Amino acid sequence: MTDPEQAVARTDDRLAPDVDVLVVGAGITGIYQLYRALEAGFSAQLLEAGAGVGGTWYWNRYPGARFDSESYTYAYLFSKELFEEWEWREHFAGQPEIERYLNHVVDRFDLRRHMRFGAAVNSAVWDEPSATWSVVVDPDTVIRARFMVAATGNLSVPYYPDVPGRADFEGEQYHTGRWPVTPVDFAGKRVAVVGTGSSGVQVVPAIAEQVASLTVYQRTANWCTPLNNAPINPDEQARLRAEFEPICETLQTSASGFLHPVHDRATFDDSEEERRAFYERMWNSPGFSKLTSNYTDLLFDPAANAEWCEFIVERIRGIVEDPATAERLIPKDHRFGEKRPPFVIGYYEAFNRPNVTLVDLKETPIVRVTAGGIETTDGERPFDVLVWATGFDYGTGALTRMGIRGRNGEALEDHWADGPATFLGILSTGFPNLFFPGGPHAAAGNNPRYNGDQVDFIMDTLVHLRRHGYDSIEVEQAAEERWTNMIDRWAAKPPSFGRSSYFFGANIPGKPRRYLLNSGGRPKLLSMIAEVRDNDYRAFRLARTPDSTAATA
Ligand code: NA7
Repeated sequence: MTDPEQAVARTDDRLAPDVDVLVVGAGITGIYQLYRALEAGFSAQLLEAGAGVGGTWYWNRYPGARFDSESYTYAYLFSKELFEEWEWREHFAGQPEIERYLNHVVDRFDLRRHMRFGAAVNSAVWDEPSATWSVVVDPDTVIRARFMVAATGNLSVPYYPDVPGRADFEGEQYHTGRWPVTPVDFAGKRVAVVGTGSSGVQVVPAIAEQVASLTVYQRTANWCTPLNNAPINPDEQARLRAEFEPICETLQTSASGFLHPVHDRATFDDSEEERRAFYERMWNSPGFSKLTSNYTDLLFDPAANAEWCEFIVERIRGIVEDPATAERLIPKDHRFGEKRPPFVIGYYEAFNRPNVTLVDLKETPIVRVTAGGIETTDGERPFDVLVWATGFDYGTGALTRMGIRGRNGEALEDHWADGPATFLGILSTGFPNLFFPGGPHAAAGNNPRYNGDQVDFIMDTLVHLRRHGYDSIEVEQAAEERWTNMIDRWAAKPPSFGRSSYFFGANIPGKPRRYLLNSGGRPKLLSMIAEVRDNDYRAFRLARTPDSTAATA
């Protein structure tokens, strides 16, 4: 095995790999991938563009950033000791606690010495004769890797809207997905937040008290419901510890990857009175249970969905004191669950503060950003700070910007010109030895659970290759087509998200409208993985390359 510490320092062009497994990205998936690769005896190195561990949870450090999956269901399950020794303080941890946890994991499993920070990948080119990836990091470091695992995340490329004058603004401006490590001082400042997706609705209540004024620019209202966070009390801590195995069993087998039990009744099985009581329980339930434990027909029967929405509308009108603001906060163009629903702490309440104003961009669109503020068709408002909570180039954004060149120099962005084509959301034809867990077609529920399944499959595959002396693997085109067609076909049906969602690429001008999640869900992912194993990897072309030194120990 190669010493990965030496590997990054070398720039020669030997044909043998410097490292068996090169992981890109120190987010939740990349850390797990590194751990598993080392555990299996491969040499492994991880490159991370940021200065620290965390990936999405490193960059999204804006005030209010927080899990909306329960902390212990989003966390790692590969080590009972880790699960038992780390006490999450809250059911839905905030970003600082998440970052501390991920650093703890990295140090506890001695992974940091295999990681290099501030190391952005400029290009990754497949070298056919040696069956290696030639990866250029920063200007001139070349790493030759037998396998590359791009755990680059779905929410890693921030999207800034093409608003005229954005560069002319003379105050401070930040994107929620590229928040600075040094905390932003909001005290006494006039602040604008543009965007009311999951990030915008988290940041608004978190800064409302500190700022002199806060203007929220909303283009589309979202169906926000309470997160219902709470500290984890000592009894709950003890129960979590005692129930590690059953928790794992549920999380590793449930379709959603959550602990929330699935409901067994459809909306109109219940009387009106029962439905109201049920909606009340849903409103007070934690996080995603409003989606996963709601009536079984919520996402299938428009009448069922409309009734739940009507309940939320009543709540919005009940919380927000100004009726005109309340009306603007009520979504008009999509049903609950058609877009990714945000879960909030005090979002609607924030609009009752005298220093918080809502601007509806459907009524008064942005004309331009000026040196001193934002001008809409209703005139200009002055600001000291602009916060862009305007989302990401979801799913494919990072992978298509990495300079990935596969067989015959094919660019990944060309292969995916009409949207991603993948097998299991893990590999693409023409790109041997490249895996991208947690990328397009990966998840359809609690992300780490899905991405963990993918990493486990990658590791089984690498061990299989090593055992049989293969040094390259490429998915057959028929298998890629079969999986991709399934994704597209099933994406047209509920419970997939609607076509206006960024899960279809709808938020990025010019991006192909193709489904970016796994519409088959976890059962399909796991059944296909089982099929691959049962069929002895016949979905793949496995090869031995004469010029190369195999990655076997
Ligand atoms: P989202 O959910 O993509 O939200 C982006 C928001 O920015 C959304 O409200 C957009 O309005 C708004 N937006 C985008 N472009 C513009 C322009 N040009 N003008 C005004 N407003 C605009 O990203 P988030 O960061 O909030 O959440 C991403 C994920 O992070 C989330 O799903 C969780 O998994 C965590 P639109 O709806 O497009 O009208």
